[in-house]
Amino acid sequence: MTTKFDLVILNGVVVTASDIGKFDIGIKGHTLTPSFSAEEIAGAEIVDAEGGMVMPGGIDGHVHLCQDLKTGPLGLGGECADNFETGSRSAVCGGTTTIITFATQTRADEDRSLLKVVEAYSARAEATGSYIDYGFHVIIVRDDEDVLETELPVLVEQWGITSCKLFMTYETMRLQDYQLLDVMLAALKHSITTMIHAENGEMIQWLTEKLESKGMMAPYYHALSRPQSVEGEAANRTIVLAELIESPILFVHVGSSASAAVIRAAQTRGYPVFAETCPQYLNLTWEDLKRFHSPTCFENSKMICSPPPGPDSSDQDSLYLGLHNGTFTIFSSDHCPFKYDDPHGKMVGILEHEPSMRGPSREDISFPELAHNKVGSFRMIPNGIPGVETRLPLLFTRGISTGRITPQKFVELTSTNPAKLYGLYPRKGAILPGSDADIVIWHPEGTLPPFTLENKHLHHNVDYTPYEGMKFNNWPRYTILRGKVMWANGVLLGKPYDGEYLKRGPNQLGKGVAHFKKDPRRVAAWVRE
Ligand code: DUC
Ligand code: ZN
Ligand code: ZN
Repeated sequence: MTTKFDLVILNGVVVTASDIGKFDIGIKGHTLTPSFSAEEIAGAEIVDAEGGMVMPGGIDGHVHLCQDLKTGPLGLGGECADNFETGSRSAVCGGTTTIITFATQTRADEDRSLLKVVEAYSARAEATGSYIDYGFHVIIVRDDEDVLETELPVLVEQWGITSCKLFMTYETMRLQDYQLLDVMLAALKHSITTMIHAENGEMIQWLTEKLESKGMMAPYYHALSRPQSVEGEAANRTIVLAELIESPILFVHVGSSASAAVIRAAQTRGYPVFAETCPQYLNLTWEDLKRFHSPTCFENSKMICSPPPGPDSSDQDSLYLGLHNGTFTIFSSDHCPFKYDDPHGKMVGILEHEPSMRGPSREDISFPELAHNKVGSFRMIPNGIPGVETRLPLLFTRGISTGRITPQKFVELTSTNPAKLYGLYPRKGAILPGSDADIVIWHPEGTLPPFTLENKHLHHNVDYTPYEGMKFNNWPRYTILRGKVMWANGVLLGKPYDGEYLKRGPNQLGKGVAHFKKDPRRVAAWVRE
């Protein structure tokens, strides 16, 4: 007998970016149908949500997998611990059904072609397969006019890649203002969204050298090399540059209230500025950089990411407010996985002849000697932490359950807005007729006893989690990808090749707003012609 539906989800509290209510959902093939009669469900597989929240599957627009990070001592350093199989496995067990990862150009001449870079990353994804759907952003680290002119249109048309990330820091990746303008304008012409890593690289370099000259090189000092103004200045400069050519701009991994305030001010003026924040900025502080053994212990390198989280919870309060009031468009993980106990992971930051840095204390180390040989500095520690699996449960526990954000806002930030911003809506990020049947179902309130997270609960290929020991009160009970139940009651049912590559369209959240005044004294409109 042919059934009307393959799968139905009963008794759920369905949450979308705008609404919340009790509905059942029918799925035929890969797509959704939101209403049907009792007879129509005969023969279908049934998932009983038992009153739990049912949401569109999570979309994580910021994930690093299989990425070449070994761009030299002044780049990100280290080796990415997760490939497409392990990273997407971790994602699906945490309620995420779509990831967008990075294909990165390097300054090496053989990496000049963005098309070749994308082909290489695509081969990496195909080599292992992905449990969930995936797409690419490109990272552009040079401003070769011929490449931008000839290859950006091909990226958009053939690959459906409609976003690029640019860096203002890291010696091997950063673009100067002149180059930023070049690339941002080229991207704008092809409706490619420019994502920006906004930190002032020269301030960081200067502060790093000052810290090193005083022997302050332990992981903790990474945070001191990046005070709020490092992010705030770069955010402000980016907005000035973007306004010059009337380009929308998307700030990724915003970690400070200084940066959030600059972004908010531009949005209030009507400027099309989008912003992302991440779990580390809502859940970690400088205290976590002293968490292990002693403030100078190398194990604190587990917490190093850039930008760093703020000194205390006051920044977290501002960032939660930014989630609530719309300053932040999306909430992503910035999953950038490095193993700790691995010569290609965080240990890259250690002098090989300084085994004592692995111990509980560095008190016995001669700082002048380390200062002389800068290899032992925090500057060598790969920047990034894992979090693709914990992204949604952390925000559920500390955002929804505390009442800081509504369930609808949660869906907007973690699924619907990423889908719109990255040109995937309404195929993704929605519970609508015809949308992909990507669904996350939570445990009914109060039925999952609060538990303490341990790394062994997670499915990534990293030997630690920054959220070890934190209490969670909910976790995705089911994750469904295009109608297939991938994760159910703690059991992984999906397979590595269940995921498909996604071609994306342009940003659907708007290129600008009507009341943004074009001022001929400020805006070089002719430049775009
Ligand atoms: N930027 C990222 O996007 N991820 C990790 C580190 C960094 O600098
Ligand atoms: Zn970055
Ligand atoms: Zn990142």
